[in-house]
Amino acid sequence: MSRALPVEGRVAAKRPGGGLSPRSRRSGETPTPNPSPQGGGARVLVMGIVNVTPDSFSDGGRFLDPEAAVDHARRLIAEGADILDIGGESTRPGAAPVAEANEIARVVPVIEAVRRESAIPISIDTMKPAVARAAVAAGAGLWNDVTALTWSPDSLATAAALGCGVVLMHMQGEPRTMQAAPRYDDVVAEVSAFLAARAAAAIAAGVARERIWIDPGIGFGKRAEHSLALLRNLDRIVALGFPVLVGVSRKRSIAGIAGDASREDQRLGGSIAAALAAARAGAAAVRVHDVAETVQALAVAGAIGEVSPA
Ligand code: HH2
Repeated sequence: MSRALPVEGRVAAKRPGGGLSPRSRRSGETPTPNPSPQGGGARVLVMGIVNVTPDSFSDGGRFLDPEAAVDHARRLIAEGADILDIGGESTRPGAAPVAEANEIARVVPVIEAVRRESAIPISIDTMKPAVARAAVAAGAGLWNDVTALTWSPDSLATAAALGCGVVLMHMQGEPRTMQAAPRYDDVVAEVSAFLAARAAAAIAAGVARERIWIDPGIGFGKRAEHSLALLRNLDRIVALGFPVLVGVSRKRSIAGIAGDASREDQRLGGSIAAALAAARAGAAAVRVHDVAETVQALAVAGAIGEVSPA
């Protein structure tokens, strides 16, 4: 069973060898608002990352040029991505803040170009309401906000007015300093309570319940042991009743667990292990850099019966 998405744009059947080309997606079903993706047996969706930034932690500078970013997006679509997450500002500790106009100038041409070729659901990875507005106007259907709509007093109302899906992610502190001294008494309980409260705030502001996703924010103000506790207890986040997005791909916590993986390109094995574990625990989607490898791992795990089949 394929999983419905609370974003504009339809996910068609696909998978290795049958990855949709941009052209075949264009043939164009009408994008439909989707019902809640909760429900047993659905396969996990793969969200491919497109960082249009000079300084993202693992691929900064590779896709800052819009043509390179669009090429990368095409490749992720061909590899089987279900959603593209396009961002113009890095959230890694110490990353330089980006002015609103620059962030818009980075992401909008890429979103427009992808949208011209493909109906793949697009999410915009930003904290800024103005960037979310511009991105949705350009064709994005999901606002992925690592601040869970807390960055601006306008965030909640903007999300409600846009009518798009939203990802509410947990972060302790703010990106510049979040890894300095993360501290929790009970990380799973605190993250769960935060996500439940932000979902309630979004609903109270007028965001439709079925458009809300939640994300425990692996590595955002968390030591490896905190991220591990969240992954071990992901079922408690899933039990909150919203689709759960999990992003572990290439993150430093993998090196914290497995040692000898100081370079981001040495973390593929750990990234896949975490994506499979998240899928088993009921995540709705995994956010990854390495789409082909993740899709393959999920297909094999699905065929074996470890996760819901592709
Ligand atoms: N992780 C990153 C960025 N955005 N959004 C959600 N919802 N969940 C995540 O885990 C998440 C996220 C960090 O990864 P990346 O985009 O590769 O790095 P950077 O922020 O340096 O661009």
